[in-house]
Amino acid sequence: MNTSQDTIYAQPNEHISDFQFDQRVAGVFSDMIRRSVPGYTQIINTLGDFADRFVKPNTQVYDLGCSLGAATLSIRRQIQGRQCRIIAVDNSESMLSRCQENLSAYVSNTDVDLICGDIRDIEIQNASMVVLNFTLQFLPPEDRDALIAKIYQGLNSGGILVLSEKIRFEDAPIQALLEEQHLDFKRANGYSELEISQKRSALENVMKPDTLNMHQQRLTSQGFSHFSLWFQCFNFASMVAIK
Ligand code: GEK
Repeated sequence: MNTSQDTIYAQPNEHISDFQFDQRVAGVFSDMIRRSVPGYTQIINTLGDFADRFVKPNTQVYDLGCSLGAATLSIRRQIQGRQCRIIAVDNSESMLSRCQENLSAYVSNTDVDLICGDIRDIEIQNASMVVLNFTLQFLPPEDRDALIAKIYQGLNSGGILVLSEKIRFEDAPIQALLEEQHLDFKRANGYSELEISQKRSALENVMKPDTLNMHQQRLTSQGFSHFSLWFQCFNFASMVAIK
């Protein structure tokens, strides 16, 4: 996968525009997400393990907001020979063209449909697994319930949704503590104070995290009867919900 180093916010900018998943970001994304999201590699690997347990023969797997295809690749490795189809969706053409290259670099007998489109517009059916790995947070908050409802409808009984998100906390000291720990993680990974603050401004209008409680409420009120947090590091979490 692409390993160019992320230096997008390294120089001072007079005007910071809203963050976009454009060609520049796609070119450094693999480095950016690993240096910014604690636990990312573990989450990607565990998605493969969940797939091995949950993906049934002749069903579909959806990777919504697939970026460069890391989750799809991890899942695809585990479900060889099950006659399944993975549907990987992203609305960034730059991400998808690199994703296509990454998928083509490995031999597999599992078909992947790469769809350039909005995850709010695609149909979900006959799914045994749906992945939203750090994507829901980029949807306008008012559109999140409808997406989860659509996923619930499209999942087969016993199917799994894995939802990974940056989360926020109602409790101010906890919010401050875990946010500061995350910033230390970024500093330890070589991001400067300038890079951290410019990236934060760029994301301000684009990424709106929910609390863990909001996620649980949304998932259970849309019908999921089983829910758990399975991973948390600072203000990053991954949850499972089973239909
Ligand atoms: C990974 N899951 O590496 N429709 C389709 N795609 C969207 C939409 C939308 N409405 N909104 C955002 N995206 C990946 C990482 S990144 C997370 C996911 C991050 C896409 C967007 O283009 C980007 O590729 C992805 O969601 C979010 O496991 O950058 O923090």
